[in-house]
Amino acid sequence: MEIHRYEKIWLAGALLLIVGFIATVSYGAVGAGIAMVDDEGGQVDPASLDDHPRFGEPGTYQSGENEYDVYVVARQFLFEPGTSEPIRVPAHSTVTFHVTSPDVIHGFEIVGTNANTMAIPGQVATITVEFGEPTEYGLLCNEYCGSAHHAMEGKIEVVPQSEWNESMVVN
Ligand SMILES: [Cu+2]
Repeated sequence: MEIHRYEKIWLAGALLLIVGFIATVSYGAVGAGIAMVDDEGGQVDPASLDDHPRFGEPGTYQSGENEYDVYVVARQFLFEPGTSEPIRVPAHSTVTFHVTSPDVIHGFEIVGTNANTMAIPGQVATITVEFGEPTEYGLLCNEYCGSAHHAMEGKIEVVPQSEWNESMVVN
């Protein structure tokens, strides 16, 4: 059977597109470091977050030399801490964020970085971030969570080591 030359070119082009699309999807699934919120962070009772040893008093906890845990409650329509007072962490530190929600699904995105997770009621999302030089980051909710979703934002302050003091640690 004779296949016309142009038909071969179109076939090759179509195949190339299919391979390209599959490659993009595969990269997004495995290569870009994107993962579902899993069981690693554990589970909490969204109705009694106030009784939780950490989420009851959310904020920065020191867990090692230059290592910190930050507990954040995302609720309609603020981050606690983050919105009324910034989350403070020292420069050149490794920080693990533990984020959950007592009401509906929210997002927790550190603007300008690839740190981005969902905050799901009952489930604790954990992400570890290495901070460098002192700077400020915006915080954003990127899951539609209700009428004031667009106003749900906050701030992270990466404080110079010299200005960092123990009073910025919650416990
Ligand atoms: Cu929102």
